[in-house]
Amino acid sequence: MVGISHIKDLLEDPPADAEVEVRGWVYRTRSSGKIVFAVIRDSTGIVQVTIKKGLLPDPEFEQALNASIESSVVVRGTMHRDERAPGGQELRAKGFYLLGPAPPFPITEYQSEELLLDNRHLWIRSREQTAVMKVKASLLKGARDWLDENGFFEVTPPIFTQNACEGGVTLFKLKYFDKEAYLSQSAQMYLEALIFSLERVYALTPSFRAEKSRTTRHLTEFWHLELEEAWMDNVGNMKIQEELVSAMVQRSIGERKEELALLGRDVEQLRSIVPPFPRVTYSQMIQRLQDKGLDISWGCDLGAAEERAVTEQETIPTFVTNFPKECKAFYMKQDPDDPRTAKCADLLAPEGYGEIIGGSERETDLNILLARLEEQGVPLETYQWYLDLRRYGSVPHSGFGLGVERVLRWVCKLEHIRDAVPFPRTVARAYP
Ligand code: NSS
Repeated sequence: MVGISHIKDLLEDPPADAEVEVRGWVYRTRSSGKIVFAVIRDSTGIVQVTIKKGLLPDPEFEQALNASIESSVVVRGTMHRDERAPGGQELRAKGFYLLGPAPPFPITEYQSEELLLDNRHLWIRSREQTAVMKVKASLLKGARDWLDENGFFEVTPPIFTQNACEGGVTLFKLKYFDKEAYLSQSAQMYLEALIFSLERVYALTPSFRAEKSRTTRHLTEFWHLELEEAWMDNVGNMKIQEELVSAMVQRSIGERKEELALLGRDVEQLRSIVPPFPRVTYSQMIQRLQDKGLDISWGCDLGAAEERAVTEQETIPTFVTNFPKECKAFYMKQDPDDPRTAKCADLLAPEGYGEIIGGSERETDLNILLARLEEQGVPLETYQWYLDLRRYGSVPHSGFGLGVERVLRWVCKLEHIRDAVPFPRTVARAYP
């Protein structure tokens, strides 16, 4: 009886003499008439396969000759040491089945970015993309385990909404039968409603932003990990953020050392991502930027350039607290100690990657909230349900949103955020 094996297991623990079967796709192949050298990949790794005429039935050798790049194949054989092969082992074929042949693959070694994006459905088979997707899965697993251990309930907020949580400029509007609705920018307002029954909640959902800017850190659809906690102030909120981010990063190092190395990330550098992260006020940050010679004054929001300037030399993330309230959303609590500012924090990733989390304590004063909404010219009808949360048993609470692709971009050292998602949606494309 031949067992089906994953390549990684075969390379780590090659069974002596026993026959094995591998299922995968042709990664590379060359032949010299009587012998075919193929490298086969599956979801776990790559292995060199030699297929020698005479050691298997002729029709099967013919299939091996015809198995071009990205054909799906099943190979039966035995493992042998070979120092020249990747992983130090090769599989010598006794049987070869060409399952799904492939015409010449449209992606070869040097391709334009546009062609790779047009063929994204095929490009995601590449080793780099596969590594990024595995790191993402580990980051999310690290997050979910930490949240579970710390008493957070996972909840399922809606995507259709009639509220503009993060302001009108980046809303995707749609016709909702005879009404107008939007794609959600953030689950926050719904999470705020859910703390009254569950106290600590989180959601992982897609969020949508009609960001017209073509930057290396904006997607129009991104995965948003959002938390909301009852009885929590902004200081406690930051503690949760640093522990969560650390748990995610440490899990990815634990599970994905090889993938991170393939992507050029020095894993040792990530080991230092442990709490506490430094905290700097917005006012101190403005001073630092001015000292560096940047033309910025108190009251301006921090953009990508400013964030890069202050985090380029850092190795661990930094919190920037107390932004001017005019720079931030209506729901953030005004700081009684400095009423020009909000009790909020952005978490900036090191090495110039910039903002990965935005969070705050929430305004609980109904009148201040009403005034902030009116300032923004928001029609109040669709916000009555949200204002009810302040009317019925309001409690201090805080929360935040973490951009999953932003974190992944930093952890994997990706040039562009679109490589942090298999099918990127940007201002330029929603295909494939
Ligand atoms: O706009 S945020 O700063 N904040 C919120 O949406 C809050 N309502 C979250 C909350 O408190 N529940 O976005 C949060 C994070 C931000 O720090 C980025 O990491 C990420 O979401 N984000 C994005 N990632 C990729 N592309 C785009 N366009 C994007 N916008 C925000």
